[in-house]
Amino acid sequence: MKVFINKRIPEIGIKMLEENGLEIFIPENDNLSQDEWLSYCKETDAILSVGGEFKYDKDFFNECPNVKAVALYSVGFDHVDIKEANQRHIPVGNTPDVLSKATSDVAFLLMQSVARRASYNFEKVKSGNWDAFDPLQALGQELYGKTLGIFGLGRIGFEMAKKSQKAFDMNVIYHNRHRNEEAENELNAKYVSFDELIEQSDVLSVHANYKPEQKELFNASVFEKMKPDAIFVNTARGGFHHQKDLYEALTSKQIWGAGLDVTNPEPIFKDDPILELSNVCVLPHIGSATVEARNGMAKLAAENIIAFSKGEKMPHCANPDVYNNE
Ligand code: 8YV
Repeated sequence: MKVFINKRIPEIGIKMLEENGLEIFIPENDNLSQDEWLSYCKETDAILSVGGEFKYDKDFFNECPNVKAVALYSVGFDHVDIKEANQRHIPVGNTPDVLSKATSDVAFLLMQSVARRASYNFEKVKSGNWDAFDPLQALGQELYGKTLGIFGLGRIGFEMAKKSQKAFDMNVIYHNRHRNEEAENELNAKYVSFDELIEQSDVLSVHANYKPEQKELFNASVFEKMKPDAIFVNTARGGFHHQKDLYEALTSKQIWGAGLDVTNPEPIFKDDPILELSNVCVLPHIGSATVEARNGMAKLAAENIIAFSKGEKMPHCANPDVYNNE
């Protein structure tokens, strides 16, 4: 069975695929254009798909009828039209759990970096502007006992809430489609409405799976209801926030600061004015970028491909319904 991998992944995953006798193709120059990527997809049975820039939609599946399985090298699957995949009986694998700690670490890092204006102050030092001591300058805020609001309390949100509670004794409130009983029992997390979430959070951290109907949910009408001291953190998908509205909210002091590991658009434009603000920290989507998490993702993605090649169910499947009508 032919497996196309559009970008090299950690060796542990490659080895697993090879040991199972799979024929792997990884292009030498892996900075593929859309056309190059599509031409490789047309020739393969299964794809181990790295990154979110290529979309698996109706057009894709029409153009690549040979593709029978897609194993994503990500937990997020917003770049796949799951309904289309289901209709064509194509399983879509993903990589849950193994990156929850790493990604929540980045949310935690951003929350603190913004609260203490760490990246802005580092830039000042680097540019030779270490100011004389001033009791009224460079003041951040403390997080002890404050309210952390989680939008989308799943695996990653749970880890963020746990850390924040242990480190800063934060109260946890959350808004989800479904109640998270584990978080309610273990972290005393309180379920609130969306409006309560945005009105009560001192730190509002986004961790939900992204769906197109949630496009720019966090926009001017939300930012204006948030507390003036609130910090907005997004490590989920840039599409969740309206970046210009966020900029306006930050400059007009409707909110206090923002920490972003994902931007809208992504990558962020070099001249985006949000990058100039002292109350912002932007990272280039590095949530899962640890050796441990990336190895874990490689292992899970390989397990999915191997199971598929043996005619078994993918063990980490984003669309388990695909197996219902067999
Ligand atoms: C990756 C991610 O950086 O897993 C996800 O959903 O956003 C990140 O882990 C990226 O998608 C790599 O494929």
